[in-house]
Amino acid sequence: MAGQWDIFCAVVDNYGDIGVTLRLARQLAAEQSVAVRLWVDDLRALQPLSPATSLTAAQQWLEGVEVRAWTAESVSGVEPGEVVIEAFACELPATFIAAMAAQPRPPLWLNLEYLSAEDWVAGCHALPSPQPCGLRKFFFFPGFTEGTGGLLREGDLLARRDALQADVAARTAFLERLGVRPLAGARLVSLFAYENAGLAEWLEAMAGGDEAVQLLVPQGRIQAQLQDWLGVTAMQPGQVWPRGRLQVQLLSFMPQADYDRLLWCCDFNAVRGEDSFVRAQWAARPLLWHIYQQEEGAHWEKLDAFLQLYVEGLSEPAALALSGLWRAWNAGQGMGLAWQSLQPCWAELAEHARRWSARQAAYPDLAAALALFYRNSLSCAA
Ligand code: TRH
Repeated sequence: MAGQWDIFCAVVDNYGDIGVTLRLARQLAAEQSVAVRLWVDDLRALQPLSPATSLTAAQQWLEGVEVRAWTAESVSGVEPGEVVIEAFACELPATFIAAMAAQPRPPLWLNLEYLSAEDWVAGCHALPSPQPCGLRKFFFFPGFTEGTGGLLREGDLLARRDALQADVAARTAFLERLGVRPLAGARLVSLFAYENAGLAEWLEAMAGGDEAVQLLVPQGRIQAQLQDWLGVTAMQPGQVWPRGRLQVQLLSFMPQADYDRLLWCCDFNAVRGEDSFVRAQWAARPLLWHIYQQEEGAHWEKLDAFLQLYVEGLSEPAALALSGLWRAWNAGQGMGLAWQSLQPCWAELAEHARRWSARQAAYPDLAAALALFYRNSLSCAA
C-alpha cells in the first residue's frame, strides 16, 4: 500500500509519546509500504530511543522513517499525506488543517488515543467527530479486546523473541554487550519506573528473599531513590552493588530495539507508562506495571480494568498475588509482603504470561488495523 502518511507527535513528558509514534511509523513504513513523515516537536526525546537522531536536522531519515522537526514554520506550505495521524490528541497547526481541507480528496484524519483496557474503549473506537473545517476526525483506540485497534506488534516480533529466549549463547552475548554478567541461578529482573515510595520495601524484600535476584535498572527517574537505598551518592552505568540476595546494576538507557531484548532476557519486568508496558507483555514474562498517574486517581480504574482482563485464567491465589503486587507498587506501599506472596505463584505466572502474549497476538496489530481502516475508508468514499 503505497502513499504518504503524516504522524504528529507532541512530546508531553517522558518517552511514551515518541516511543509509540516512532514504533508505529517504523512499522507502517516497513510492513505497510507507506512513506511516513513523523513530525516531532522535541527531538531530544527521540535521541535516546534512536541514537542516530540529529537534534538540529529539520529533516532526517531514521529507521526507514522521515523525521521532521515540527515547528510552526516547518509545517507551513507542506502538502498533507493521504492519512494524517495526530498522536494522543496533540493539536495540529491551523494552517495544516486548512491544507488538509483544501485537498481535492482530503486525507483520512485520525487521532491515536492512549491505551486503556476499560470497557468503553471498544464502543468509542473508530467513531468520527465532525470538525469546524468540514472534515471528520476518527478516534482510533488501541486495546486488548475485539473491537479495538489492537496493540503495536511488528510482524516478526514474536519469532525474534522466541529465537533469543531459546538461545542461551545469544542471550549471554547480548547481556554482555550491555555490560551484564548473568549470575548463575539468579532471577533476572528489569526495573523501569517513575519515582516510587514502595521501592525501598521491594528492594529489602529481594535482598532478604530466598531467591537470588539480579536487578537491572536502565538510567531514569527511579535512580535517585535507588541511590538513597544503596547509600551511594552517585551511580555510573555498569556498576554493580550486592545487597544480601540482591545484586543491583545500573544500565545505560538503551535504544528501543535493545530494550526489547532486555525484556525478553529477564524473568520478570517492571515497566511503566504505555509502550514499555506493551513490550513487556510481548516478552511473555510476568510483569509489574507502574501506571502513569492521572488527576483524581483516574489511573486506578485503568489499572483495575487491565488486571481484570489479565488475571482471567489464573488460579485465585495467583490472581490475588499479582493484583496485590500491582496495587502495592502503584500505591507505593506494601511491596514487601506483596513480593513474598507472589513467590509461590512464580511458575504459574510465567506460564500465564506466555498464554496472554499468544492470546493478544491473535488480534490484528495496530499498524495493520490502521492500514485496513484506511483501505476501508477509500472504498466507502468510492
Ligand atoms: O516514558 P513513559 O513513562 O511514557 C509515558 C506514558 O506513555 C504515558 O502514558 C504518557 O502519558 C506519558 O509518557 C506522556 O513510558 P513508556 O510509555 O513505557 O515509554 C518509554 C519508552 O522508552 C518506550 O518506547 C521504551 C523506551 N525505552 C528505551 O528505548 N530504552 C530504555 O532503556 C528504556 C528503559 C525504555
